[in-house]
Amino acid sequence: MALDLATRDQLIDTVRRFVAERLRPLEAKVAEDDAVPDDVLAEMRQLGLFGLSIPEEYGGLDLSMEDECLVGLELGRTSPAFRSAFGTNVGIGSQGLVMFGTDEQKQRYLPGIASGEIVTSFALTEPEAGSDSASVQTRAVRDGDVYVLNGIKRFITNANKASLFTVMTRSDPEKKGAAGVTAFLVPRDLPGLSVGKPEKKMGQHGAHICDVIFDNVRVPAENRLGAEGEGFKVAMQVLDRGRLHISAVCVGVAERLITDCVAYAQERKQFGQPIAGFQLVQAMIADSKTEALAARALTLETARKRDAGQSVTLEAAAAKYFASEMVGRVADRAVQIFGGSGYVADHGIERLYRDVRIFRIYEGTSQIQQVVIARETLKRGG
Ligand code: COS
Repeated sequence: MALDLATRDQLIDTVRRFVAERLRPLEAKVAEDDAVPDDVLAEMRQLGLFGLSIPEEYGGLDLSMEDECLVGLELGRTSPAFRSAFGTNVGIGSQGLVMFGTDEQKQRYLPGIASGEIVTSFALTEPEAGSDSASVQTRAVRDGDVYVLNGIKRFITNANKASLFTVMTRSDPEKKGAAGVTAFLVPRDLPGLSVGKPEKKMGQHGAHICDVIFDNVRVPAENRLGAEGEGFKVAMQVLDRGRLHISAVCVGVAERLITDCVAYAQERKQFGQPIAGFQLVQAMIADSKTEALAARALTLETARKRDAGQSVTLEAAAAKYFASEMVGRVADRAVQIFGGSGYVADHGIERLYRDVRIFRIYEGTSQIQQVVIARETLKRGG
């Protein structure tokens, strides 16, 4: 649902102020502690951030994709670890349920997801199924009115906090690939489900990824999400949407970095003048600005198309591909403009440089986006 313009502007303004006044001052501490403080999480819940995309009838803000992207742009102006705290609830952890869940499943889980009382995770990736997600091996075997799950999921965002997982399994071993995949909603407290230690990562400290292990986990059949064999479609549609949200966050980080670069270039003097006066520095700023504007336009245009009911598989992949690669280049130029100061920790530039690297990998690598873009373009005939 689209908010009326005044409400939308008010929400964006609130998020902007929360990011500038509350989150940005905490960036270094969150990275150092590898944790977002509980009082900040409580404020995020109060602001409704966990429920941005959840339908209003279940207590969410029910934002249109365009409005969610506009909020994503604001959230990108600080460490991506903050967004990650509620990002799974807004995207990959909730949208399978929103798009494919029964009324009963929605009533049971969505209010808690919207309020942030339930944290969600999306368990697709496995040790042997990364980009090739149709080859998942986690088994689901029907046993009366339950399915018994066995297997390991890897690099699962927010798994250590999650109380509800959307899990992609192989329910029919005879059917290879996508056709044998079935999705389930799996509560954390079922016996046999355990979560590994958070991985030590290159960046986005404060956001966590872990293994999730299923050892004879008995999941009630009523927790199946969609029909048997429909799980891959669930995953792909969730990712189509998630990729757009990530694109918006990439643009937000790029805009933040450009602002930081401009401020620094105007203040830093070399050869007797601010380095902003040098055309080679200006060229880097111009390239970053141009690319950020292009990514912003592509992301918002695609969000509007999705809101209008069009399929955006190609465009969402293109937005994710371009925006994630773009922010990598912008972060690299930022280190260059800041020079030695960009390489040391004080200004936070090297931290963002590390933080943005994962955008080219998660929710589908750049190479997977290229595959999707090429396939869809060939299918469409141009
Ligand atoms: N929406 C709806 N259905 C889709 C879809 C989409 N975006 N993409 C594929 N499908 C359907 C296809 O239509 C096909 O259905 P039918 O067999 O009924 O025709 C089925 O899913 C299989 O599709 P496809 O043959 O394209 O599957 P592939 O195994 O070739 O895989 C890619 C396709 C590579 C695109 C997919 O595996 C992928 O996106 N991988 C990356 C996964 C990822 O992002 N992982 C990150 C971790 S999650 S944070």
